[in-house]
Amino acid sequence: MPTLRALKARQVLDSRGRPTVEVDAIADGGARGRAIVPSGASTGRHEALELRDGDPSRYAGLGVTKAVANIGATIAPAIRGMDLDDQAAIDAALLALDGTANKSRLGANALLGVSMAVAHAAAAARGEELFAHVNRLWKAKAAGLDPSVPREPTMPLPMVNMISGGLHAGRNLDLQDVLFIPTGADGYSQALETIVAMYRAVGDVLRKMGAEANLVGDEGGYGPRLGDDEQALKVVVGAMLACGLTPGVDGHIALDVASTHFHDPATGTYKLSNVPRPMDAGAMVDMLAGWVDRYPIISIEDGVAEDDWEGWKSLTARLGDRVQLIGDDLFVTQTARIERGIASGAANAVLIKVNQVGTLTETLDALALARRAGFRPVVSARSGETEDATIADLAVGTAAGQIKIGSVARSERLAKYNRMLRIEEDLGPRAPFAGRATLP
Ligand code: 2PG
Ligand code: MG
Repeated sequence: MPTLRALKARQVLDSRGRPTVEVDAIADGGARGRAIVPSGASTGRHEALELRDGDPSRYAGLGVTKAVANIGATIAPAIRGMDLDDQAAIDAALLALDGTANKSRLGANALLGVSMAVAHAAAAARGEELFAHVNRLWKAKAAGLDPSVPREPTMPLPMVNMISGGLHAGRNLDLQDVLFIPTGADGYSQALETIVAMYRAVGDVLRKMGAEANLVGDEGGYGPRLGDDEQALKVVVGAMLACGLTPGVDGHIALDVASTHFHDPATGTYKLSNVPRPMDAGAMVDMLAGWVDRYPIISIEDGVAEDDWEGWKSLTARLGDRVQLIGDDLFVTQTARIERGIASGAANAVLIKVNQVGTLTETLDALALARRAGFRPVVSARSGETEDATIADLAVGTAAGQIKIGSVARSERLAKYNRMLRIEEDLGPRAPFAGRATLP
């Protein structure tokens, strides 16, 4: 049994040049694991707390030296000597040390860095790949679930940002992401090739329209100025045709509306920059349903806001039988909120972001709960990312079926896509691929 000898934490920078937590976990035999914590921009109000220093004289207050110090002073002495294979016990110890509901004492960034580094060290100590270690954890977690729930390592179907707006790009689109799903692909590397062709084609379509195709958003998607959100949908459909794809057959669109960020809780209305009057939830649902009728949209994330439960129920009643409706800000990867969604008929899919909840075990709990209810999980990166590719192994090891990393530009995104190419090679020529079947 490999045990934890030491933790080493430091402040490094993410893809937006903001400080974040990196942790090395060292096993008694010398094996090492390393993880870096991601960070969101369009964060949900109910996410676990990312501890920032708040000292304006250093990194504009965004430093994470307090979180780093908490790892050295509080976490390391408490979990040293623990069994690295017992991720659940280590994560439970982290939760007990923090003691708050939102991880505000030690910081969810401190907890998550340790939780993921421990998993890496456990895999390294056994000389196995992280996805295989995660898969063992997943199989244990999924033990009581319906036999139809996938358990074996499976390459996920990616949904890939093509056009960025909202808080991720400085232009005039309210939609945060217009994404492409390569639903015609039979395997992961084939899917990736189609995605790259689509990315180029979207750039060509934008250039032909005279829109900027050189500026990219936080996740590598194009950040053009367009007439309105619907034009972004037309661009992606045009790119599918240019690639020889049949929209709605071997290529689909997914949206991350990220509507919380243009929702005004005081009036309960949604204020889109390209729509003259504020809209209530009913009008939002009408607008989205109209798009679903006119475009090959198969998935919509955060179509209404994080606490608009009534809006979520009507969205789900209206579109839930033909469209994947993902709760991101709504669920924040937390079982209590996912349970409420299941009970009330809000959404039918869950975005899984490790730093929204703060430990690997709680992430696996969210995945298992989603699976128990028949909600599809989509493992997701954040808009602030790094070379850390843990989520690639997480998506494969838990057979989540879908992954959302951002576009195929910017190396913090490619770190995950490339990691999955290596995993696919490890899984062999018949690597299981979730593919089209994972969607409605
Ligand atoms: C989202 C994510 C990733 P952020 O809204 O789904 O695209 O963005 O990390 O800024 O919350
Ligand atoms: Mg989102």
